[in-house]
Parts: sequence; C-alpha cells; structure tokens
Amino acid sequence: MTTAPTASGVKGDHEYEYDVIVIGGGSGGLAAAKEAAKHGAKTACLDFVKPSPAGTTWGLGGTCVNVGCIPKKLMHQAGILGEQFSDAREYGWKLATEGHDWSKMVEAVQNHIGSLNFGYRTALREKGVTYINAYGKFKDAHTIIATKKNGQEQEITADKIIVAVGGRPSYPDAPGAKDCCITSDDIFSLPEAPGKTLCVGASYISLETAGFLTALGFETSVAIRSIPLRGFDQEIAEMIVKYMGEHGTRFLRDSQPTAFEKQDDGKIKVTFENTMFGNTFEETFDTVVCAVGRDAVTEGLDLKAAGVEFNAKNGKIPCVDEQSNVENIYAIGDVLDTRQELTPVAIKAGIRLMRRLFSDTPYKEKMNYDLVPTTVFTPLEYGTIGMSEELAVETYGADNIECYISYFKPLEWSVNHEEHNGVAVRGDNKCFVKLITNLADDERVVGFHYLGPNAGEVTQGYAVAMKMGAKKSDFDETVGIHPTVAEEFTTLEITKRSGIDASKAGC
Ligand code: FAD
Ligand code: NA7
Repeated sequence: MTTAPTASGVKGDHEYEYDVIVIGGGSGGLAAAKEAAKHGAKTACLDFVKPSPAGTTWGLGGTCVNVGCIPKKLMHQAGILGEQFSDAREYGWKLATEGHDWSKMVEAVQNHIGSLNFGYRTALREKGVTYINAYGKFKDAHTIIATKKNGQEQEITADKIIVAVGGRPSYPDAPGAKDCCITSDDIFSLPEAPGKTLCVGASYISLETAGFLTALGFETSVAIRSIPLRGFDQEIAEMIVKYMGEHGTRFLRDSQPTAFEKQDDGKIKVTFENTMFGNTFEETFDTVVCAVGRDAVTEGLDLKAAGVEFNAKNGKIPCVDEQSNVENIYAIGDVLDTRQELTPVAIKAGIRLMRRLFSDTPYKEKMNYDLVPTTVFTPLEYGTIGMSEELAVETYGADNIECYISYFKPLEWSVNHEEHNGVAVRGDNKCFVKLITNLADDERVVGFHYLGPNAGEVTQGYAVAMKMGAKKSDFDETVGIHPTVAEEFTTLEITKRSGIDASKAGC
C-alpha cells in the first residue's frame, strides 16, 4: 500500500486509502486530479501508455499533448508557413528556400512535448497528487489493480474513482492494416520523412494530416469512402476538399482500402474498392496513415468487475453529469458516451466534477455540452459553433431557418498573385462565412461557420456571443474591427435563399 503525500490528508469520512483515484493522465484526468487535490482530496492519478502497433510510446499528458492537438497544430503551422513564404516574396522579402527538413521539425516538436511531459509531472507533485505510472484495472467498485511496466501489481482503494482513459485510433478491418499502416499515434514522431502518403478516412484527423503533409511537400492522397467531415456542415466540408485539392492533395472519392501488403522495398501496396461501382484498383505508397475513428480504451479496465455499464459498440461509458450507473464511479473526456471528443471539454468537465465533489463551499455548476466551439485545422481552417445547415433543416425545417452567407478574401492575401501549377496560391473568394438563424425565435443564431485563416481565434471570440444566445440583430449591432476577417460576421446581409451572389469584391 502506498501512502500519499497530500496537502490535507483524507477528506471524506471513509475507510479507503484515497478520496479519489483518477485513471488516465490525459487532458481530463490531469485537470481533475489537480483540482481534487486543490480542494484537499487525497488523490492518486494513474497513467500508462501502451505502445501503438507500430511501437510508438510517449510520456505523461495523454493524447492531446503527445499525439493530438499539440503536435498537430505545430505541424499545421509548419505547413501554413510554407504558403506564407509565397506571401512574403510578394511583399518584397527575398527568400532562398531550401525546402523542408522533416527530421528537424519532428525533433523540435518532440522537444516541446518533452518539456510539457516534464511540466505535468512537476505540477502533479506540487499539487500533492500521487502519480503512479501504471495500468489501472478494476477489482471492484472501490479497488484498482495498478500494474507497472515491469509487471509489478499493487492494489489501491478509493472512495471515488474517475475513469479518464480516453481513446486510441482504430484500424480498418482489412488484411495487413495493423502491420502496414500507422496512425496519429505515430505520425508526429516519425523519424524519417513519410514520402508518398495515403490518409485513410475523411474526418478531421485525416484531412488535417493530409493538409500539413501536402503543404510540407509530400505527395499525399486521401481515401474517402462516403462523405468528408461527417457531422460537419457539408457545404463547408466540400469547400475544404476543393481547396485542398487545388493546393495539391489528391482525393480518392468513394474509395475504401480493402487490403494492405508490404512490398520487398518496404512500400505498401493498397487495394481499394470503389464504394459506388464495386471495382477494385491498386496503388503503392511509402506511408499509409489510418484515421478511421477512435475506440475508447475501456477493454482492459474490467468495468464489469465494478458493475459499470458501457456501450458495447464503442466501449464508452454512458453517464448523467459524468456519473456512471455505479454511484462512486465517474467518467470524463473521450471515454464519455455521446459527448464531444475535445480537450477543453474533458478539462472543463473534470474541473467542474471535482469542485462538485470536493469543494468546501457549495458548487453546483455542471458541464454544459451545448454550443461547444471547435476548429478543424485544415490548410483553410474551419471554425464552427452549433448546428450544421443539415441539422438546422432537420430540426426546424428548411422554411424556418435563414442562412446568411459571404464569400471573401482576407486583405492579407490580396497582394499575392503567385500561382502554383496554374492555381492561385491565394484565390479570390475562397473564404466563407455562414450564420444560420431560427426564424421562429427572433433569428437567434443556431449555427456559426467560418472558413478562413485563424479560425480558432475568430471562433473562440464569437463562442461567448453564441453562449449568451446572440441573435442576428446582435451581430448586426456589433461594430466590426477593420480590416479583419472576423468583421465579416457583422456585415452579413445576403441570404442563401435570395440566390444573390454573395462573393465579395473590394474592401
Ligand atoms: P486522453 O488525453 O486520451 O488521456 C487518457 C490517458 O489515459 C492516456 O495517457 C492513456 O494512455 C491513459 N490510459 C488509458 N487507459 C489507462 C489505464 N487503464 N490505466 C492507466 N492509464 C490509462 N481536441 C481538441 O480540442 N483540439 C484539437 O485540435 C484536437 N486535435 C486532435 C488531433 C488528433 C490527431 C487527435 C488524436 C485528437 C485531437 N483532439 C483535439 C482530441 C483530444 O486530444 C482529446 O479529446 C483529449 O485528449 C481527450 O482527453 P482525455 O483526458 O479524455 O483522454
Ligand atoms: P471519425 O470522426 O470517427 O471519422 C472516421 C472517418 O473514417 C470517417 O470519414 C469514416 O467514414 C472513415 N472510416 C471509418 N472506417 C473506415 C474504413 N474501414 N475504411 C475507410 N474509411 C473509414 O474519426 P477521426 O479519427 O477523424 O476522429 C475521431 C475523434 O478523435 C474526433 O472526434 C476527434 O475529436 C478526436 P464514414 O463517414 O463512416 O463513411
């Protein structure tokens, strides 16, 4: 049995070693563990990373820090810098470009991640959280068996247990997939440049990866078996695909890989089936990245031993206000059923839950999963809050919504007239905004969509207005900041229904 150094010892009146054990040291788990300790709860946090099938492993911090948001955004930045060289030349800078050095970028990104891993360990120690680098598994509703890398087992007990184990990438159910392909778990630390790459899947992880690989100069294809960015506004999803296509990414539409085979030269032969016509075709790639979804990693947790119900299809835990069907067991983050898989969602849910459980002053705020803003970091970024047009039509009916739209070109792009392969690097009217309003509710805005540079920054600001229930008239009342891309939302007049050309000309 371990004895934990904590700020204020056992908080609750119970017989267990800890007030709370958090299983999983990712975005949600770390935030929850630190918050619990802040309120005086005796807290342990377990984290253990099983290597990916390709053998990649990493440090404390979970998906976002090691193999998700952070390396993704940094590599996205490396990609968009490439296009900014083109801008810079037109602005008068004399630049000699020697191309891109993959290994140098990976080293820089991994060094940053290493410093974050170190920071998380230090933060846990400073907050008085006992960090156990071990794999957790339920023995019963209050007992966790923690298995270390060397196989050594330890039983620990707690009054409350938080499951924050997140998810891991799934592989297509096709021969050779696990032997031949890598996933987002591997791409950000790949020591050698990926070369000619296939990204399998059409959701944001696949498109983002294809976006930065193309921008870094790799011949990149994306296999889409049905639609791009399922669940997102399809008008914008198709605009993203078009833009990426014009900027060098090849899209294999209606194409599903059915087999992967390693060749003698190390390349991977992929067999595809056309999902419309059933014909097959083959092509060889240096690297195949699968981004075909993620599975919650609850399989090894033995949830049954604790009586915790889970969704048999995806391993996720259904909860009410993060509480599972077992009173003392909670879940936060990606492992939570039917909730957004996003870092800030995991963090906020974890912090609020711990305040509700352990704060000495009454705290009742629950996590609100409505109107969560998000951004897809494709080369042309896409920020969104609320409903897609498809969902708004389904919810209110086509006659009961209004879509205000505008196509535009950011001012900063306007001096660059360079073309690559006959396509303007900075094309006219490639950026787009759309506000969807509910006519029956005084034109309350139910869907916010922005396609253009700095989408995360623009969308984050407007998320407050959306949370406050902004109406179209509130956007109209707001004075823009000129010249910016964000001001586009304050001058929207053309409705999609009107059929008037919503392309911008001039300032
Ligand atoms: P995780 O961060 O996955 O942490 C879970 C931890 O628990 C892991 O360290 C895991 O190894 C450990 N663990 C699992 N089982 C056990 C066990 N039995 N015992 C001990 N430890 C265990 N979100 C955004 O908001 N913005 C983005 O731009 C973004 N980009 C992304 C890009 C990619 C490529 C990916 C894959 C994800 C991205 N996400 C993004 C999603 C984001 O990373 C997740 O929503 C977030 O990390 C979820 O946090 P979590 O705490 O639920 O789980
Ligand atoms: P998603 O969002 O679950 O999307 C999976 C994509 O992969 C989607 O386009 C699927 O097409 C496609 N898919 C699924 N299975 C296959 C197979 N077998 N072959 C080809 N294509 C397939 O996954 P992501 O990995 O992008 O992201 C998961 C979450 O992690 C995300 O919400 C982030 O927040 C973090 P479909 O639409 O089903 O036809």
